[in-house]
Amino acid sequence: MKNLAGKIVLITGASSGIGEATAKAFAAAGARLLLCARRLDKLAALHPVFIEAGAAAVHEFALDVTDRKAVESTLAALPTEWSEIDVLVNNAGLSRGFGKVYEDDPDNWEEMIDTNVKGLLYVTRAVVPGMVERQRGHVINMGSTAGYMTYANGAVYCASKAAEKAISEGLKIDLMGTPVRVTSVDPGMVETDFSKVRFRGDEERAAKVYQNITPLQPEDIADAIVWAASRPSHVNIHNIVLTTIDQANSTVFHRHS
Ligand code: 8X3
Repeated sequence: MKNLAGKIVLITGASSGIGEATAKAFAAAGARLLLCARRLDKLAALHPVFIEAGAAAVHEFALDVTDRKAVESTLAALPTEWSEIDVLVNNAGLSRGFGKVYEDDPDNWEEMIDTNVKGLLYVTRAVVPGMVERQRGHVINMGSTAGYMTYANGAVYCASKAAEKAISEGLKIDLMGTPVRVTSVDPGMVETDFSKVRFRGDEERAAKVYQNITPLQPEDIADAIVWAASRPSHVNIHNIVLTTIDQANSTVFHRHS
């Protein structure tokens, strides 16, 4: 991936799952990794792994994308050599809870909307003006099949991903006339800590989600992200919807007997 060598790639939520796999994939393409997560210790522990994978350089910092002031001040104060971001991967996101809208805990909604929607907006707002000014850049947002079709007990998570879809489309429209690209990468079920986070550490319940199914792996999503980022500069990949062979949409699965 020659055209990614030396590029500055900012990935939010890079300490695990799809974010971590994406960082490794960009590292293999020789990119410079600008990584953030709430858990700086976890990210720092991965530093040698990313270098080993081929990253031209790695700079990590702590960031909670739900903290608007922190997003603004931290991204405005990046070291000069890291300030010209070429690719932004808005990966930080989560699901919390699994229940009916009229019964669920509103704290779950706050966390999902604050992270998946508002956090994505804050980071985008902080990074994209520089891309427009420099006349180069690519925003890659993590969407989901959940944004295309709502499933039972997941209304607010699905709503947050439907919002991500609308924001990606709107951002693309707003960036017309500039060379800044926008892509939404929209996976179905991926085997990460996603379900453990949703069920607040209930491993047994989380394992059931992936039972008798071959889920996508984080590396599959990282592959799609790096592919989108490495197209020639006149090519804008709008959406990549990907599921395991055992999933047709948000609600139709094939479970092996
Ligand atoms: C993740 C897809 O279907 O597990 O965004 O909610 S799903």
